[in-house]
Amino acid sequence: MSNPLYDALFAPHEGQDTPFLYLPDGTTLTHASFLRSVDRTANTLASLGVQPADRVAVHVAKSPAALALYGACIKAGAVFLPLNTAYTLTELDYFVRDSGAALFVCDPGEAADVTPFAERAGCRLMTLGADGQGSLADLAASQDAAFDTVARGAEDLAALLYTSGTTGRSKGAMLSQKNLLSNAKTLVDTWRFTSDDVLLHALPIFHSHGLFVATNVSLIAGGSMIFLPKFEVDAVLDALPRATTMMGVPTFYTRLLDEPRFTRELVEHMRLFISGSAPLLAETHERFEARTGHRILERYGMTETSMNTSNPYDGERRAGTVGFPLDGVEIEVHDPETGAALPHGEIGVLWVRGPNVFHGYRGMPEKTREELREDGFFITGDLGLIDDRGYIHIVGRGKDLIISGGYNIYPKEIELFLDALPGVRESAVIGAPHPDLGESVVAVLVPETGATLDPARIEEAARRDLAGFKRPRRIEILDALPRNTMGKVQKNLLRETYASVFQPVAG
Ligand code: MLC
Ligand code: AMP
Repeated sequence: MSNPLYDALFAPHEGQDTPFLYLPDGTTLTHASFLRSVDRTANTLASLGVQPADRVAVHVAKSPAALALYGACIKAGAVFLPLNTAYTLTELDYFVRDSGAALFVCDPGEAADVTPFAERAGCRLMTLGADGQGSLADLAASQDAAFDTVARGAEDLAALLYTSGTTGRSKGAMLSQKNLLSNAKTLVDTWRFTSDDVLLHALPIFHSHGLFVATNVSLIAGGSMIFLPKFEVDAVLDALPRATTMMGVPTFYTRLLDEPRFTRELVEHMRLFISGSAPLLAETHERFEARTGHRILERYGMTETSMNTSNPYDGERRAGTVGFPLDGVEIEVHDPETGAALPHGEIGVLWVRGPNVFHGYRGMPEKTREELREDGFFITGDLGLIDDRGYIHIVGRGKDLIISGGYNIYPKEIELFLDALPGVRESAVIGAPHPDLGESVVAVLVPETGATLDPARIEEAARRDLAGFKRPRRIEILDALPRNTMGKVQKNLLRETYASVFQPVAG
């Protein structure tokens, strides 16, 4: 038996002195050198007792060593569990417990704080810093640069990615080798990636977009990446002349458009710009084309499914649409109430089926049954329609979800946190349009009778317990929440009331 994901993504590059990562310090990491690091790290995992199917939770800065840890997990048959670097200790404690991780690799600076809960969870702790230093690296340095690939089947799990949920409790989406491999292969073909491509990589590597889309596609194609620690306009402008392709969330593109140095000449040589993870406004698409002559290719995906649709490479890339289902992926539109299939042109919930669709939420069979049907269709919770030319339009969300700068925030999680604060009777959290982040978080709070709420104290508590991107950027205090006759909070009214709180004041 083989290890299909390792065999397709990594094995072909063993011993190849071709460029893989262009790093900010001006050095280049070759495929061969990267793969030696993967082998040493795989031996390190084995020496720490990590077994096939064990979860390896990873909360570290973006670095070549962090990417080698991903490769090592695949090679050793372990399940890679990357965690958003913005998560707080409270959040990390949950993920380590819920995943039953065998090993937790964290930043050296947080090791002392996470030790108590890693011990409680019976999980080993190692460290890896942004500079590639730490106890994991120390151990890896003395390991062999050769490791026998652990055999895995297509249905074996390769990754566990947490996505927040409507109940406020994050769910671990189980992704198999087949899920990741089928999607990466399809994307390479759809977007015509080759070994000549140099992808500008400024995304985080703890989410589907930066890891499974950008990195897996580059690995399969045998191309290279300009590997930036994060999105910073100056560094991106500096790197663009050396890139052939770029992937980003819409905020990347609006920030570039705000920059006069972002010109047609700078990107004339580029082959492709791709956007996803959040809606790209048709206006941004049009401004981008007017400025650069490039039409951004928008695609649509999710943690649970990786990518589902894409605008065509050769055909018309239509602004405001996410294109067609990828090869092998089926998309249907269904009535949210009855589940009946709807004809083209009608708005309903998008259902997705294909080799990309995940294996369910870890330890949550009921939640899995609600969303993943026996016939293989996953109910996305996104509202959309298929137009007369077959293009899919995402027109809204049936799920109560806010997407800020490409990160998902479920209001319920923030509401549960706010409701537990002293003096808070109840709360409602909504998203309001934001010029930079697409949407941002507004918290509306109602105090207990006789209590006075201090927004500064609320902010302080949020800073302690919630990842920065989830923190409400606006706090409003009301005597009561608007409710309908059934007693349900009318979030639509709140959204209307606070629709322009983040818009620049005219004049
Ligand atoms: C950072 N901050 C955010 C934020 N990112 N606030 C709201 N929304 C965000 N997305 C806050 C920090 O907490 C901090 O707050 C302040 O902004 C500055 O931090 P920063 O790190 O300097 O931020 P910045 O560089 O501006 O980051 C913005 C960003 C980044 C858009 C570049 O968020 C980003 O790279 N987003 C990409 C997300 C992504 O990869 N999504 C893919 C999901 S996969 P303070 O108060 O502490 O100063 C998926 C499937 C699919 O959805 O289809 O792809
Ligand atoms: P995540 O849970 O981070 O995987 O986010 C997945 C969600 O992001 C989807 O369910 C959509 O709501 C949204 N999304 C991803 N790509 C797009 C897109 N191109 N347009 C609109 N929404 C998108």
